[in-house]
Amino acid sequence: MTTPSSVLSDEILGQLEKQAIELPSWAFGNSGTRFKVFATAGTPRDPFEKISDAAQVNRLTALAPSVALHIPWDLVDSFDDLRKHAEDNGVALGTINSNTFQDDDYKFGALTHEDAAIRQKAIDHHFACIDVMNATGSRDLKIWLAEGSNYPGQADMRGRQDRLNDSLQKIYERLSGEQRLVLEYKFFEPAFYHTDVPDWGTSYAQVATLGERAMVCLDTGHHAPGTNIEFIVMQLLRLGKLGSFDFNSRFYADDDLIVGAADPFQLFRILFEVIRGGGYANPDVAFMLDQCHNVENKILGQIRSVLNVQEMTARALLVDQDALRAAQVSGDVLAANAVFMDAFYTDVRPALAQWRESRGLPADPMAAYLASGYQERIEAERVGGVQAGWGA
Ligand code: AOS
Ligand code: ZN
Ligand code: ZN
Repeated sequence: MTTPSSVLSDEILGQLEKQAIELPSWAFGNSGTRFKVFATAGTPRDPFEKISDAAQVNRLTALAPSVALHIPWDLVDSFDDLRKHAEDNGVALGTINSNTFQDDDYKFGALTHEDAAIRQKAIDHHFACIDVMNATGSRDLKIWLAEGSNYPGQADMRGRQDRLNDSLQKIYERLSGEQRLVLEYKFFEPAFYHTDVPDWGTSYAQVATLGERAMVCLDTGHHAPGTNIEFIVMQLLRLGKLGSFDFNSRFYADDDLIVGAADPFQLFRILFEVIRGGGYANPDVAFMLDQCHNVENKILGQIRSVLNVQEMTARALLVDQDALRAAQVSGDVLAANAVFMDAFYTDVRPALAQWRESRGLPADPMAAYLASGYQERIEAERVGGVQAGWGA
């Protein structure tokens, strides 16, 4: 039997040490489906408490040093205070997510709307998000648009692409030289006939015209069933346009379940392409979670998620690249597949637990959280937790 320490080489552990996964603030709030939002005891009452909870995940795993915010859900009187609170808790404020999907004015579009006044309102919202970024020190503005139409003939799809490009240009021009715009795509929902940014090609076509600091955000739950997502990862890395991931997993639609829960092998294949494309060590790729914990404990759900990403990254780093390449070049189909599968089937959990302990972290972060007393404390202290506002 292999001893844990022999499974992961020092070189692989050195790679794993660099791993950083950004947590979404909204994962800590109550969320649900359009049928029901279940309240959970101890849910944060404000963005400060969301940051405190996110910091627990980082404290126990050393994997989650930053937290993404959502505007307006995370609006506070002083972002300087929120930033200081985050720093005091050992985390940074990360990506700022805009919201143009909860306002009556945007019923028929925001950045694509026929009415210039409504487009300007949506552009101004993004300007306000950039003001927040300046206060928080955030690098990325992430834009996901709920825009599209439900019936053929309802909307001028081509005109909407032109207006979208014009709006994005205005937002992009407002960014500082260090800031970036990442445009997320989603093939359907809430619009069901056409969506204005449905796929990576459209996101790419839009951001390519803006400039170097405009990139694509790939949410793993935003593809049709059967889509080869790792191919898209490869292509965007090849084109230098993969700005960020929204990790989660899905069984049916945009389920926003724990990453790696539905299809660990898919997560492995995606991370293999990240490593193959130099994305893992590349600071230009932000690894974020975009999840909701509707029925499970939220902090434990986030700990499970970052551990899942770490485990699949370790397995992907285990692929014997030389043996794989040799088998590929010689056309040995089954040998190549065997190299791939050998890495995927290697249980890295004992080795990771041992490595964690050697770094002063708990071998089992889930158990350590349960033993920490934090959950009991927040349940006693916090009454009337906030709703995250969205179940996406
Ligand atoms: C929506 O489906 C997208 O995944 C968004 O990235 C996200 O869930 C929402 O904008 C919260 O910021
Ligand atoms: Zn997303
Ligand atoms: Zn989504």
